This record gives sequence, structure tokens and C-alpha cells, in this order.
Amino acid sequence: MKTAAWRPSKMMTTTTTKGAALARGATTATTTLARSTTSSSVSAGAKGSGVACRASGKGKFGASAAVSVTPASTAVEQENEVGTMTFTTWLLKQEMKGNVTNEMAVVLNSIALACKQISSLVTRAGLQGMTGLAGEQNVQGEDQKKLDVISNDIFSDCLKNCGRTGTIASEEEEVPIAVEQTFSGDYVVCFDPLDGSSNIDAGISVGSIFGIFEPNEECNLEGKNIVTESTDGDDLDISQQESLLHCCRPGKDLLSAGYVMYSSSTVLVLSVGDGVYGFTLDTLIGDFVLSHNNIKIPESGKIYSFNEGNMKGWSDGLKNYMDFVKDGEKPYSSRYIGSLVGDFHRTMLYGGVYGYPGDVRNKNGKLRLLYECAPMSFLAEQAGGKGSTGTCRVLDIVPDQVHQRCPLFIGSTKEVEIIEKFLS
Ligand code: AFP
Repeated sequence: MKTAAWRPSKMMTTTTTKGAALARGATTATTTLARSTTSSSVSAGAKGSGVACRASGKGKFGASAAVSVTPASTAVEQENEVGTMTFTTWLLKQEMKGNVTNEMAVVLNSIALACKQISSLVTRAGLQGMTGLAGEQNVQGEDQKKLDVISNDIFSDCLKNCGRTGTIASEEEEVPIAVEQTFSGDYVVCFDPLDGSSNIDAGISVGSIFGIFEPNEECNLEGKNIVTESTDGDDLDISQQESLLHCCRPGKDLLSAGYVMYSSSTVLVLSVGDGVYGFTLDTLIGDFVLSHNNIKIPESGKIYSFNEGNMKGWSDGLKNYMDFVKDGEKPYSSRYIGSLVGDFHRTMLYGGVYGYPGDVRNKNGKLRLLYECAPMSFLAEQAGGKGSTGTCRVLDIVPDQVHQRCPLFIGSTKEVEIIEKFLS
């Protein structure tokens, strides 16, 4: 049975749709919801948890601080929330469960706002002259598309303006940036604003990926194995080095990670460390609405997703695996978009394995640890799957460079384990 308290109020929908200044929008939406609720215990929870959680440690924010909330939802109740619960409402519920602080909720809301804007641009890119090259290269030496640049600005601005982000590291920026506008929270957000951008001109799925850490309290540079120069060889100042230290953290420290896929629909999939949830952008109301409740990756699945054009440079173990998937009465199906978010989203829902291995030329492959491999591995594990380099757990790797790459095999636990056996 669903209580009226959880139904998104008209007032709230209107507030979040306006797209006004994010920090204000997010806070107002939360307040409005707390006020609109019919249960006094829920109201108290909404207010109380925000304050109490602030002092809590990472992961489960002050579960002990959780105030009296309405009884736990039943499975049926959760099912009923699909198609009706907005992302903002869901976030408030996570706050009440002690899974996020209200500051973290503001950061997540700012990401949702950025992604709504990017979604709108991706849809209209072909009409508004935003395809093609922007005449710049990113720090990886890749040509930047116009939309890469614009999406990076949107993502950065939303995160800065929300006032709760202390450090941001973007795939498109050379070094992490300390955010001057931060007011509280100081969260560290690593993101790839538009992954798979080489697909844009053909109208193929692209996505944004993000991971959020707590600020590193031991931000003391002494004795830390951190690079002190940028990829261009420029010396980094102390503030830049500290920002680097905030970001160079293992994926197992992530508080939250997610992606937004811009495809036939725009889907936000995220975890705050308590399962994985998907929200589809309802363009009529301009809000993300719960569409995938507690996603679980199938334990196995006969789909493999690799760029086999690179096979010549792969290890013998991996070449043997490629023979294995094509062997037998029922060979695996091959599916490869070349856009991590799209390939991973399919793997989450249908099962199977996505892989981007190292090869003779690039032993760590192509994908970046902080913006691609770690957030996706966090989601995979939260959904009951696995993210591996072939020999170790991706979430255990401590980066020493912000743009570090890493081999990735991710998806159904059994499928990843089969690859690990071939590679051992
Ligand atoms: P682009 O952003 O340059 O399109 O790269 C996308 C990506 O990082 C990831 O999204 C894909 O899974 C992977 O690269 C595809 O790489 P290949 O084109 O080498 O298969």
C-alpha cells in the first residue's frame, strides 16, 4: 500500500521543473516535500536527518541518527513507486533512511539538473550545429566535440553552484579543481560529462558518468605517492596537489556513483551504497521518475561486449576466451556499441560481460579508472555483479594519477569469473 506521503506533490513537480538556480531548486523541492507530507513523523525525519547526518562518517550516513520514519516499505509498495516517485522524492527517502546527507542530496540533485540540460542538448545537437569538432583536444590527446566542451561546462557549473562540492575532477580537465563557491559538504565529484562522444554525430547513445567521495580528511601531502606535475609537465601548486589527493581514492571509498544514458530515453542510474535504482526522464514534467527498482544484474548471461578489432594485441588467455564464447551448441551473442554507458546499461539489465582489456601497446587499456571503471564497478557490485581488471577487484585500486587507465571486465559475476580464470 502506498501512502499519500510519498506521492510527488504537484507543488514539488513544478518547483523542480522550473530549472531555476540549482541549489535553491533542490532545497526548495526538499522543503516543499517535507511540508506536503501528511505524516508528522516523516516531516520530523526529513528535517532531523539533514542535521544529524552532517556529522556522520562515510557510507551509511548516521543510520543511528535516523529519526522516526514511516514503517519500511514492502516490496509491493516499492513496485507502486515505479512510475510515480520523482528523483527528488527518492532522495528525500534516502535521507530519511540515513543513506545520504542532505548536502549529498543537493549534490546529486545538481548532477540530475546538469544531465537534464545535457540531455536536451544531445537531442538537438544535430539541429543546432553542435556536432563536429570543437578544434581542441582533451588531455588524453583526443579531439573534443563541441558537445564535450559544453557538457563539461554545464556539469562543472551545476556542481559549483550547488555550494556543496569542494573538489571536481573532470575527464575533460587536466587537473582537479578546488571549488571556491563551496559552502558546506565539500564533496569530491569525479565525472566524465559526455562519454562515448565519438558516437554523437551518428545519433548513437552517449552518457555521463560520475562518482562522489567524501573530502579526504587526511589531505596531507607528506609521504603521499602523488604526481606533482600535470600531463603537460607543468608543476602543480599546493592547492592543485591537494585536489589531486582528494580525488586519487580507491573506488571502494565511493559514497555514490551513477550514470545518465542519453538514448531513446534519458535514464539516470545510481547507487548511494544501498542498491541500484534507475530513473527515466519524463520530458512532460521535466523530472526523473523511478523506472527501475533495485536493479540486479543476472548472475550469468550469454552476451559478450568487446571491441574484437583489437584482438591481435590481446593476451593468449583472452584470445582463448574469445574462442570459448563462440564455441559449443549455444555460442554467446556479441553486442558492442562502443559507448560504455550504453554497453554497461544493457549488461546491467540483460546480463553478460563488457570488457575493455589492455593490449600490447596499452597495457591498461583505454578506459579511465576514476570516471569510468570505478563508478561502473561500484554500480556492478551494488547490483550483485562484479568489476575486475582480470586479476583484481577494480574498487581496490588506489590511483596515483587522476586520468589513470585500467583494464575492465564487468557484468554478471559468473561471466567475469570465467574471464578471470582464462587470464590467471
Ligand atoms: P569516446 O568518448 O572517445 O567515444 O570513447 C568512448 C569510450 O571511452 C567508451 O565509452 C567506450 O566503451 C570505449 O571508449 C570505446 O572504445 P573503442 O572505440 O576503442 O572500442
